[in-house]
Amino acid sequence: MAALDPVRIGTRPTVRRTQARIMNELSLIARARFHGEAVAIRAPNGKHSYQELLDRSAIVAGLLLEDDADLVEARVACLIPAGFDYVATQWGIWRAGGIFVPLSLSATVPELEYTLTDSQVSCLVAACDQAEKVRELCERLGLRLLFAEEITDEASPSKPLPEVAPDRRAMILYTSGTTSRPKGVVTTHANIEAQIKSLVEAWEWQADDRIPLFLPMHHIHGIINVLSCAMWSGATIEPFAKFDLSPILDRVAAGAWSLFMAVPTIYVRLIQTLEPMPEDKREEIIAGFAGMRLMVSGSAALPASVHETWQSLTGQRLLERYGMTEIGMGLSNLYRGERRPGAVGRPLPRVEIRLKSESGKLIEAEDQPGEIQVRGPGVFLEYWNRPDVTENSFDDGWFRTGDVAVVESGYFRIMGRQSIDIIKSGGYKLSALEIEAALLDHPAIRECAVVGLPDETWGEAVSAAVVLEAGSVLSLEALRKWSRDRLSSYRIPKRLLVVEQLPRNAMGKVTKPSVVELF
Ligand code: MLC
Ligand code: AMP
Repeated sequence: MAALDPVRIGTRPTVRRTQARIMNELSLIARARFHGEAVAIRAPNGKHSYQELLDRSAIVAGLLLEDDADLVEARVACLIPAGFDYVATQWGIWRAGGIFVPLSLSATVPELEYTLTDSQVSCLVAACDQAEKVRELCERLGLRLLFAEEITDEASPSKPLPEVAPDRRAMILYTSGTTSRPKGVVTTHANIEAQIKSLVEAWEWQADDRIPLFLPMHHIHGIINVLSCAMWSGATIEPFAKFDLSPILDRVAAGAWSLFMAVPTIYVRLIQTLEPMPEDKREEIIAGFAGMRLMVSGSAALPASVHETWQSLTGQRLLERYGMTEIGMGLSNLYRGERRPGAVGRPLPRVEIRLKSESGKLIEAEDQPGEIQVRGPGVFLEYWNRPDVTENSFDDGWFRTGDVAVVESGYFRIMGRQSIDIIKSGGYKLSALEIEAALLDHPAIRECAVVGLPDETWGEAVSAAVVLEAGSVLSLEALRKWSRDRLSSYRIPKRLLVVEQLPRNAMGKVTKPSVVELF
């Protein structure tokens, strides 16, 4: 049983110790009982306590279960922005014994269809404003569809909930990679708990922490690093439907938050916004940032120049960390100690990291590059329905990340990725192969090669080199318009180059480094 463990839980004046605890209840839920009336979510339309989350998630669980006693790892998808309904749905699925499959709010209908069918979802819980997008799709796929806002406290009678062992599957997150379609990364409750505990310990999460949540809620950064760490600690999240500068800066100026976690693109944008601002307005905002106890950057490389500009602007030394959907967070600069610009720090608690050279040798010395390999309780269980890919992703029990790093004076520095077909744009991991497959459906495109070009704002910008069918013409604008129904907007190429032919090697394979040079 997941007892309240000694990880910092803070002191609560309104501890509900009298409430009966349920044997074998998930730790996150057991801890929420302890946090009781504390504010879990501060939303524009009101505050919600941990107790309200417990009550509503029990209703969601009852609704999902219908006449069953346990969902036994049935997949339930969720298409809801960050907020009370999202958390109540997530917890409801978990408490009913299901697997939580969060979907991207910016996904197109074909992208949603792929995720729903690949993970063999049986039910979708969506926000009402997604009805137009999902109603016909759910009918076609034969899925049960529930609308989150229609789930009220009277929606289902209270019923006993199943015991859910920590080694059961809890979540599937879709991640793009070196395969042409995204893969479902399966984590168990124990994996998730290990990921949370490692961060709570390293960054000293406390019950009085307050953090904004503006990241997409189908990725680990928003789900684990922000939401789950906060809920574990009894802290308060303030959700935003998306990263909306103006209301976020107003709250920063009001001194609303103690923590801030974002991707490098967001820090670039904040610098671009703050620098030209009138002094008096800027000072208020800067005081808000300066007063936070910790600001973290991750999901993509933070240029040292951005780290330094942010420090000279706000006095805050950003803490950069490295992670991946499959492992949670792996490396981090120190909360109390050095935060080195351009480096990602050291292994987090209970995460083992090793570097392996291309020839398969373990790297023991500093300054020699190798692939980051990871082992530990936070490492995922498997890729959903892909046993071969899962097996190939491990080297003797160590997960192969495909990222290359060196150790310099004790700190890891990321040098790049083994595969040129993976693009990181604004923190999203994109597969060049997946985008190429979509673009090849365009009637004017005969061949195409997609690459990521260095970009100040996005880190890398999706760029397509294409060979057209005889007599065809294609502009970037027309291609972007055509792509809207097929690709999430952040996957759509930002640059287009029409060429006579693509550079190929002697085997006829497109040489991507030469495509980068063409641009
Ligand atoms: C938005 N746009 C992007 C983009 N985000 N283009 C490329 N890459 C992106 N990431 C485009 C839109 O398509 C749109 O184009 C225009 O920018 C404005 O859209 P927007 O929705 O208003 O943008 P904005 O809300 O400002 O989004 C920027 C952002 C967002 C940085 C806030 O991209 C974001 O939330 N990124 C974080 C992703 C994330 O959480 N990754 C973590 C993965 S887990 P147009 O043409 O329509 O105008 C992981 C592990 C780990 O990596 O270590 O954490
Ligand atoms: P995802 O698959 O979306 O979880 O993205 C994980 C990938 O993001 C890693 O494999 C890295 O390539 C990249 N990443 C995460 N954090 C950092 C960082 N601090 N610096 C460089 N790359 C990072």
